Amino acid sequence: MKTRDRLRIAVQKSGRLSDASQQLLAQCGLKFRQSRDKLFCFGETHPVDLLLVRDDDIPGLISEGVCDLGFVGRNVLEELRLEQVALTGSSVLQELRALGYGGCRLSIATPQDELFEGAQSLSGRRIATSYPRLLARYLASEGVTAQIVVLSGSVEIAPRLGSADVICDLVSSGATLVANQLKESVKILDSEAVLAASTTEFLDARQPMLDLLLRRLDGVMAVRETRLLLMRAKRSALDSVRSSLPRHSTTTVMAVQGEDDQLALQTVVSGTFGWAELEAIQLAGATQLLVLPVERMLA
Ligand code: PRT
Ligand code: ZN
Repeated sequence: MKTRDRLRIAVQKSGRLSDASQQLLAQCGLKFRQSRDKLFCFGETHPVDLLLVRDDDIPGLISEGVCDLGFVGRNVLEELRLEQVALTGSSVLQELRALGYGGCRLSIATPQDELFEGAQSLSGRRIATSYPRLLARYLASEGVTAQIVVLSGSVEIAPRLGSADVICDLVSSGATLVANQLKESVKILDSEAVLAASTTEFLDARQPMLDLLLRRLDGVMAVRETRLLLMRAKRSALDSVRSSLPRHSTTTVMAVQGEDDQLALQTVVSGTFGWAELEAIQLAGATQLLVLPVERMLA
């Protein structure tokens, strides 16, 4: 393997993952200068450069060693990994981290007016997809034989055009399926953006840079779902407010100068914390509730 002193990361040039990927790198403290052709970004703060490409090219660029890492959908990574295993018996591609954005699922969708009674309903049918290897793996695991029709796009219209009976495609809101008189019948893969890499180790300056990047990514991900919650409560309501807070949260209780019956509370909450959770705390007696994002945390 060639030695290099800069890490090269492939990121989607324009599409669903582009903004979130660039934002994540910025949150890790990496800054880049874009070249005039807008295909290459030189890392100004660290020895890390970006290559802006089509998402489908990312796993291939990593396995060829052109790039060291990539931010790509698990669906794209897994499909190529399975293809390499089928063709050569092995693959160097691996998923280092799940990144928490670009969430979707690869699902089999069938006509709305058709009864779906499990995988056996797919037997002998024509299934259109852009993910033949992932679909074949699912069918094999269910012991079902079907005909896979490979399409590179607009898979959802295949049943209407008559080129397939059923489809296997990415779904997020499900609106596209509904618009095409299809229903999601079985999920075969949960997907999101992931950090992809080769299993080949770096024996040069790229390894310490990768370690640093992983530590920062883990730090950013750890606080992503974390919020600081500030509120007031009457002394008499303290117990009830406390018991309405998410379990495992440590709460700091402070006296409010000049207002003897008032307390100020502060706590860190993580996980899903939306309107319903906030309203429950208000109902328990809290007032002046404030939810603030947490940028960094050092315990
Ligand atoms: O140009 P390039 O090749 O780079 O981009 P692309 O057009 O191939 O990819 P892009 O930007 O559409 O998607 C990049 C990645 O985003 C995918 O590989 C997935 O990992 C992820 N992702 C998340 C999705 C969706 N959500 C999604 N909804 N990719 C595609 N879709 C499609 C879906 O198939 C449906 O046709 O979007 C349509 C709308 O979805 P509904 O269910 O919300 O209606
Ligand atoms: Zn693509």
